[in-house]
Amino acid sequence: MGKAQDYNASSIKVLEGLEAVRVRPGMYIGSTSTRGLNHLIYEIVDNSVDEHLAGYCDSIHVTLERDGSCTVEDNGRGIPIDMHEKGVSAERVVFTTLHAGGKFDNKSYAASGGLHGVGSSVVNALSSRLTVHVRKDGFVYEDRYARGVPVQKLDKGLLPVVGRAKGTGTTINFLPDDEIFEKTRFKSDDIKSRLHETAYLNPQLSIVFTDAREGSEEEVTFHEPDGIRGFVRDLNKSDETVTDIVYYTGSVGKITVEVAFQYIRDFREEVMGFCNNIYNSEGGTHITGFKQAFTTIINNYARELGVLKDKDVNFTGADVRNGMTAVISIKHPDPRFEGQTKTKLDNQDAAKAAAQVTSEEAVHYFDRNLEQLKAVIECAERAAKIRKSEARAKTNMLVRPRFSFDSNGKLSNCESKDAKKCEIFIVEGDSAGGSAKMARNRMYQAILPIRGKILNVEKASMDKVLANAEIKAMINAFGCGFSEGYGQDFDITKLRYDKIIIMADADVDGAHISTLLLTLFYRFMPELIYEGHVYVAMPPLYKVIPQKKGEEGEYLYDDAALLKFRKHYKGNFTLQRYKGLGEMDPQQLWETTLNPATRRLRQIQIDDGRMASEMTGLLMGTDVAPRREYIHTHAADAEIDA
Ligand code: TTJ
Repeated sequence: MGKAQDYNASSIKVLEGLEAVRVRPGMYIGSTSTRGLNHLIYEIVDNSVDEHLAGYCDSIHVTLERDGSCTVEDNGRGIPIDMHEKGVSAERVVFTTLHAGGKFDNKSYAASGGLHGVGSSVVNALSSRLTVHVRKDGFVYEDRYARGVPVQKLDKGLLPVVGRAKGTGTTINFLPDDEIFEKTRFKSDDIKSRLHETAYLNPQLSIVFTDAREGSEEEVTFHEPDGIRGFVRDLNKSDETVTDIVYYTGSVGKITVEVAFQYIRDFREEVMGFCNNIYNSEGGTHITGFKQAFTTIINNYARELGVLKDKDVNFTGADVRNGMTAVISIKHPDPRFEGQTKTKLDNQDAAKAAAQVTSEEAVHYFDRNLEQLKAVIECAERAAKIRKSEARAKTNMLVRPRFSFDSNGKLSNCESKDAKKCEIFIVEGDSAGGSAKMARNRMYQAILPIRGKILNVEKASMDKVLANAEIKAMINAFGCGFSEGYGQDFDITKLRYDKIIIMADADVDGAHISTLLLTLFYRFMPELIYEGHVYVAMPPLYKVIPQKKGEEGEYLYDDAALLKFRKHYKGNFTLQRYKGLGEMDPQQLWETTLNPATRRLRQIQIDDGRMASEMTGLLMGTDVAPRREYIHTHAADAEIDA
């Protein structure tokens, strides 16, 4: 049997492997939503980043093409195209074998890995077409696939030459399969922020992002020679900073640890962990090692300086990180991950390395920069003070009877106690609240009207936040308590409603109310958002009523829908414009906003630190324009919730 036939035999297995990807795409890329779609790009780009880490590539171009496809091009050595032991070009093995990436030469990938680089065959399986061009030895070689199946004829198992080339590199073009993905339009904001992050972590790399799609043309270059220092600088760019950016690096055995941090005046903590340049959204051992060492260091200094007296208890970890923005980036030869999404670093030696490097280098720095140390300790003192007043405020809250607001008629609770089926609508304004109470399904839908603008919690002290009647009402209704960030006093298992639905007008005031509420949840009950319990109701903007008898009216949720209706509807119709929720009668409110079969909800998602920091910046900043833009762009994601 010839080699080519051997390959034919093994190619059947190959196709079976890729078929598994098409049957359960979610297992390989997380989901088939826009997130999963964008993930295809990262899977491909990570291969070029690996080539950069190996020392052979300093430029990557990512282009969203007009036809909906994506092109990734690098100036690395090019995917190996020579004969593989399977009797076919190595490139074909890369794109048709599950879990075998371009990692042929293990030595050059000493610090790569994690979970990336193995995904090119997955992308291939989920693309209706994928083209590979490799530039090498003065030639361009080509291969082509459709839904993972090779469609290019090979010459004795090798790729045909389709042109001449200067230099070396790889170009991949792929079109996501519309049989697999719910939507096939890439989302440029998410892609840009992820590419930007990659640029911070690889200071020698340039990434050029081009959106060539009609109407959204743009080109941005991400090059961040200051590395994670620049990352911290930019994360804090709209904050008042109180320290310099502290940077240190060091190695323990084969593990390299790199840390940059800076304190801001605001009451906020953001510590992001990366392993081998991949973001760990669930954190892990590198983070805990850093935190543990840092807490010890600051407490030791505070005692030495007499800020903490013998009788005083230590600052907590959260105290010493009050106001801290930090990026911890480690390189590990053999990373292991755990957690729900396999993004939590699990190597114990990473904790040791992060702690050891921090103990040595942070102390080295603070010994020589006492004024910086003092600024850090002041942040910790402020946090400790607030923590104590929080404890006082909580004791005060506990002595008041729960649901006292029930009696003054605010919350209209639902009858069911089955949290999985229950929803609570937070409704702006008494008149909309009144209609909602009449319209709702009282078995499963609770209504909590809130009046006017709730407190902006970003600027307020804890006592003030807790004194606010609207906020108290919400905390009591949800049933899980509250705490700053991920505190122990918040218990998501006690949540009394599966969906918390913000119902506000589709105007600037409504957007502002939603923003304030999201800020509140984000700061005091972030798990509500992380676990996907928070939604924003999307009331329609218009109703069109055809004049022809027998035809039903239709609600339209945005201007695009109106435009489409005008284009396609032949005949006369009346256009009703809804100005606000308060103007709808209960029946209309039920049809448009409450009825699970017909309403539209937008689920609020902050699924990783990248988005979270974006949210903090956008939602907590004082700039109104970008905030409105955020709400605007994300409103386009609304999906029918049925
Ligand atoms: C592997 O070792 C021999 C020399 O080439 C190395 C390699 O794989 N280089 C490489 C792969 N550069 N770029 C890629 C690559 C780029 C993209 C856009 C997509 C994929 C799957 C690989």
